[in-house]
Amino acid sequence: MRNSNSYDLHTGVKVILDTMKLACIPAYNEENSISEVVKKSLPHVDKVIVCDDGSSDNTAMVARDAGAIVISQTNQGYGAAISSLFDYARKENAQIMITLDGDGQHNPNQIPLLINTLTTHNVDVVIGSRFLDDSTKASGYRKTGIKIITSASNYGTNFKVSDSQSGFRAYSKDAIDAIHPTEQGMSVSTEILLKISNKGLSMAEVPITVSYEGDTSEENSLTHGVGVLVNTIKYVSIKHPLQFYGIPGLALIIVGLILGGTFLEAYLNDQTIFYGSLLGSVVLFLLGAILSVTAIILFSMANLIRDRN
Ligand SMILES: Nc1nc2c(ncn2[C@@H]2O[C@H](COP(=O)(O)OP(=O)(O)OP(=O)(O)O)[C@@H](O)[C@H]2O)c(=O)[nH]1
Ligand SMILES: [Mg+2]
Repeated sequence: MRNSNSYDLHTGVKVILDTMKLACIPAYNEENSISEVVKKSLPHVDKVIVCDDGSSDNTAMVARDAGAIVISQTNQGYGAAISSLFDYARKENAQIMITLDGDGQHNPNQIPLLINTLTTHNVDVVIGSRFLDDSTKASGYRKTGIKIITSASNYGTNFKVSDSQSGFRAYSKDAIDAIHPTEQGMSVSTEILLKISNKGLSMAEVPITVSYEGDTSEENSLTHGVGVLVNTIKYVSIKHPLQFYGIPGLALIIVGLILGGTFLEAYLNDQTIFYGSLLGSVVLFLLGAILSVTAIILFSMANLIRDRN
């Protein structure tokens, strides 16, 4: 993490630069909760920014009245809102950016906990985790879903987190400058983790409390969860192409060759033609070859990009 303090070149005196802290809140139809979230966040930061993504209710007006700066855009999704908030933080030259949800599930009074961890541990990103202790009262299937996605995303990073899907996070200036999210939906949380890891940024977790009492999107969470898991696997497969494509590819080639061998043996011994074995062998061999070539291309591209970086 870059230090926001520096030394005057002429006098050698330490200059304390202003540490601009932003609380950044994606909000979609949150007129009932956004006012309290903004008001409770304001004492802990310099500015509160709400990204209202084409809400059909009065989220923008209520947030502005509560003291937030509101970015308004057409609805593109949680990830697009997070991306706009990163852009805003870069433009403001923010030293610290906190992201938290606008539905009141995160407790703004825990913002100092995240900021203190970021500065005292000198890391680039702090994730507020629901699962570092047992205080989170989420339903069993939600916990299981998040843990499955977290295990998949941990496979693609250099660190092990307990909650890869938490939206309550703190980012240092280095992280704000380095991370340019592109995922428009909820998979952005995984995408950011992979980018933190790829760029060699450091990370820590702190336990946070999350409320599941109010209006949560239970009915959509299964669809969200499956979508995020599929995207997580996509990211991780690009990171480990040899395991994901190369090993299944080789296995298919071997099975195809064995089938081809049985076909040849039957033909040479009895002049019998097993069309099933012949077709199966050709299809499996070709599929295996395609997967293996994909693995090699992705592996070479990943190495090339790593070298260039
Ligand atoms: N700007 C913007 N914000 C969004 C969008 N979708 C969700 N959000 C906000 O992102 C935050 C998290 O979204 P939720 O739907 O609550 O996701 P979640 O907390 O993982 O799911 P639940 O536990 O069911 O509440 C909330 O503050 C939402 O208002 C969107 O399309 N645009
Ligand atoms: Mg929520």
